[in-house]
Amino acid sequence: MEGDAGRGLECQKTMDGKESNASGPDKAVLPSCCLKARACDPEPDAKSHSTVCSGWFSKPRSPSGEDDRVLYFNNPTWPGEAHSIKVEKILFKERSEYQEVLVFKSSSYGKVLVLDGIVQLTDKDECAYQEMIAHLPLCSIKSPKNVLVVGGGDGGVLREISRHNSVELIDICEIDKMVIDVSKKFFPELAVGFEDPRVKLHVGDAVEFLRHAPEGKYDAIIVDSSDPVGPAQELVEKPFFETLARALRPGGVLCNMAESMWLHTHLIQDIIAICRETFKGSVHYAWTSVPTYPSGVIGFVLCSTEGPPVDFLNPINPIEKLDGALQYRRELRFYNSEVHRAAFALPSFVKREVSCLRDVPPTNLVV
Ligand code: SPD
Repeated sequence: MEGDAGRGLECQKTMDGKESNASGPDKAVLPSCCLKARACDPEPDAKSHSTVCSGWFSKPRSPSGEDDRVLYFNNPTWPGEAHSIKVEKILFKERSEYQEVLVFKSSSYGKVLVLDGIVQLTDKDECAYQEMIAHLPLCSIKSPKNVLVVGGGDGGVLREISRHNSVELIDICEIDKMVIDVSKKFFPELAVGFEDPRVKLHVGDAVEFLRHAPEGKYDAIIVDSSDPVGPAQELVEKPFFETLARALRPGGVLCNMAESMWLHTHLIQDIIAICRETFKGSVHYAWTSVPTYPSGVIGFVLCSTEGPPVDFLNPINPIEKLDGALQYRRELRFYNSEVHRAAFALPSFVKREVSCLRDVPPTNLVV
């Protein structure tokens, strides 16, 4: 892999100061980048068939069974499946006013932030999410100045927005202060985003915040929310999208986390349909690969308001041409203009199942 993506995990040294590789006297010789291969070591309590590694596949236990593994298959958002990440050490676990906040050190993805049992980010693959959700919209318009982030309390999206030197103001509205504090303590590479002097933090409810935002204030809004179950449910409903559209200037852009095409085509269909009704510019779906999210991919809906046309498919403000953007704070690990264009290519089953993506109206080309 070129560049730094995953570097924190190729060699544990970058995370805890001690170099660790799998080539000790009792181990088969493995490349030092291959920590994952260690997961194949049989575990003392493995009870499965010899070809089935415990942790890779699990069987629901009967309600009277001794352990509660069956619970892992009960998440209503992705029933019947669960992704295992081996925990090395729990670093933090507390209930905030809104959710359970957990941070642990994993053996293969670095530190992991989990909210209400759902992985939000890991050291290793956060780049694929934060860079995409920030640069897909910001590279689609010329000189973005005022940007709003909804959610994003870990700071990773802020870090990415600050690469754009045209940006003058970055408002962020995050409801859960504990997420911000935990990120500052355990994820300094993300929380560095809060150090940018252009960032203005508002701790509170985004719906309320947007109600008071001046009409047409923002060039871009990025909604980095958790999944639309529980507190974030409102964030995929029409009234919320209407408030977002109101807060954008004509020709302003929205990038909203929009779930996995492998799991939630029905939800994607609903979101795109609402956005088509609400945003009179263009509406597109893009996706990226995030191995630690359910199904390993996550999508974004990109919309523009009526006004100067926005061609999301071809970045008009390419990151490669922005002064210092590739290296600001740390080098870009995932996003580039080629990846930007590729992110909008949709598999045939998605076009079939999400009918409103089938006949995407031709993008209004900027002349
Ligand atoms: N299914 C998990 C979706 C998580 C989206 N938010 C991640 C926050 C990273 N800044």
